[in-house]
Parts: sequence; C-alpha cells; structure tokens
Amino acid sequence: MGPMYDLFPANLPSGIVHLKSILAKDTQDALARATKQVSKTAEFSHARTKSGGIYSAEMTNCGEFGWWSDSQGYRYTHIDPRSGQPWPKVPKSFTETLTMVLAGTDHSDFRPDACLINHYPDTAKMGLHQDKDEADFSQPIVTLSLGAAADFLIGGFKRSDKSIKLLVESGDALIMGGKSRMRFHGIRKIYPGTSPLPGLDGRLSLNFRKAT
Ligand SMILES: O=C(O)CCC(=O)C(=O)O
Repeated sequence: MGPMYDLFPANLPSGIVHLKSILAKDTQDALARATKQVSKTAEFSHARTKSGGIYSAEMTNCGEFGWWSDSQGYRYTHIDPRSGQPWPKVPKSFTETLTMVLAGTDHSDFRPDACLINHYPDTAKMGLHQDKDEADFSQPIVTLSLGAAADFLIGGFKRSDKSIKLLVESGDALIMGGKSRMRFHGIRKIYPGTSPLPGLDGRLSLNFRKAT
C-alpha cells in the first residue's frame, strides 16, 4: 500500500510534507545499522561553529559531499576534514529507502549528493536555522527520523517569526521543499527513552541534500 497522504496534518505550510510512520520497523533497524557502519569510518563528533560554539548534536556524513562546520565556517566538502579521507559512500539501504519515500511525491526525481547524519543524545537540541549552503534552493531537504521522538520546529523566513511544533518519531520522513525550502527550522526537544530501536539511544536524523 502506498503512502496515505490524506492522513497527514492539513495545517502544515505549503512545501512541508510530513510522511508519518512511512518506514517499516525492519527498514528503521536497517538504516540504524547502516549508520553504525558509516560511523566506523567517519565517526560522530560534535562539530564547532566558526566562533567556537559546539553543537550538542553529534554529526557525520556520507555521500559525495558532507556538510561540516569548524573554525573555517560552514561548508560542503568532498573529504572529512577530520581524517582527510573521502566521506563514506551512501549505504544502499539509504538510497533504496529514499526512493520508496519519495515515490508519489513531487520530489520523486530528487537526487541528493550529500547526507548529513545527526545523532541527538537525549539533551541535545538544534537552534532555529536555515539550510543555505546548497547551490540550488529549488531542491528539497528530506529528513528521515530514527530512534527517540523529537519536537521539530518549523519557523518562518526570519528567525524571529513564530514557529510551529511538529512531533517527529522513528520512521517518519519530513520534506522541506517548494515555498518552505528556506524556512527556519530546528529541534527543540528530544523525548528521552522513546527510541523503539534496540541499540539506538537518542535520535538519528538522516538529512538528504543536493549540495551542488
Ligand atoms: O534533525 C533534524 O530533523 C533536522 C536537522 C537540521 O535541521 C539540520 O541538520 O540542518
């Protein structure tokens, strides 16, 4: 059975698509296991902002490009700046799952070249921000959620605009595209102890992007 679009909240801004529970449990497990493999080559670590701040989420990447932040600022790189090695290849399970998720949406032709993976320990957050290091803002951002539930904030086009709160849970996909591609967004809260996946504490997000 395909996605049941009529079950999704009707009050989300145009361009935001929340595909609730679209990933079967065994798919979620496979993605979490593949993430573990990626992190054996490119380990999770807390990136720093240019000004020396530290992200409370841990990050790594796979794909042709990875997003990184350090004393040189935000950017996409071919290599992991920590090791000097290329980012690991995108696992087949990621690509296959993304294709399944996007089938039947307006973004079935999306071909990302970067996957930023965030791991949020129970106390981590991510402040409101826009994703604007990519070359073409007509390309969406697609995020798969695994593990603990979280409050995802969707704001406006200025940081000070009001945001709405969306509960994202393990197995959900969220698309930010079209008119909503440049909305501020962030993670306000992780719900500790809610991960349904054995061996995964906290929350993982797989963030597919077209960097170039
Ligand atoms: O973890 C998420 O769901 C959002 C992550 C995010 O906004 C980002 O990495 O830019």
